[in-house]
Amino acid sequence: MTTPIMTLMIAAVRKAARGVQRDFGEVSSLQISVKGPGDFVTNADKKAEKTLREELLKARPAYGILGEEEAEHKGTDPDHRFIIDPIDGTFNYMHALPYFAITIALERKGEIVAGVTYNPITDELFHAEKGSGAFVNNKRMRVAGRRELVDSLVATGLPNRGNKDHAERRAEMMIMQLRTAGIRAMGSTALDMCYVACGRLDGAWHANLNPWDMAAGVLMIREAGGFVHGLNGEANPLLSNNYIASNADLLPQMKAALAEAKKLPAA
Ligand code: 2AM
Ligand code: CA
Repeated sequence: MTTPIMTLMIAAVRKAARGVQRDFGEVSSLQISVKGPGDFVTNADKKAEKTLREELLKARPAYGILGEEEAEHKGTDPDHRFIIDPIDGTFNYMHALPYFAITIALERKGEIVAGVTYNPITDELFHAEKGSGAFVNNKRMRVAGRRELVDSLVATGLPNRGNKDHAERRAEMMIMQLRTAGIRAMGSTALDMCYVACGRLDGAWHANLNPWDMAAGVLMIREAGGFVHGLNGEANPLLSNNYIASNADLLPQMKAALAEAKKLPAA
């Protein structure tokens, strides 16, 4: 059963995806130019956000919209707000790496109640509604069942050049390489969180994010039976701008590993 709001969110994402996909085809041919596809991608991002805003506001004109590319649109309905990211994983997109997503979440009275994340390249659509479970291409998702961190594959994100906290991330890498089976840094938080929800990744954490990177993912993970909160235990990761996520067994082990990393001398 798909609710009207979920139907709307999926339709908006699929509409924006058509342009995003078309532009992605162009991006790989722009790699050979010295300047690269930077401006082209910025433009693709902006067009996609415009499409999302138009589609969502056409059906829900009173709702607010918070997104990456434009200023927040304050709706007349104070209880509802869409949180959108037209391309999460922009750096991957710019390098023609097919790990990025279009994502929309709906917040009701400060709580995420619906989320859609779509990778147009793999044609995988993740969706969740509060109390109704989380799905990938309509198949129920469930977080991984591993119990020992040493057997687990975990993901995080590494800051690009010019971004902050390089030393902190290096310390985390050092400890996590010792305490887990392996680490990935794939470049899209929205997708990482869906991958935790469906058990491809056993856990994930990430600092220095924005609400739109995580909004849909938080619900996906919770509806898939997982746990997610801010890196310092905050109940709402959208307010802390960072997150840690896994199942009930691994989460304390991941937190202990990150605490160990904090004690390492800066390198
Ligand atoms: P974006 O691609 O929409 O910018 C990469 O590890 C993840 O972190 C992506 O989901 C990326 O979202 C997000 N992110 C948020 N702020 C970022 C920043 N300043 N630089 C790079 N990635 C950032
Ligand atoms: Ca993003």
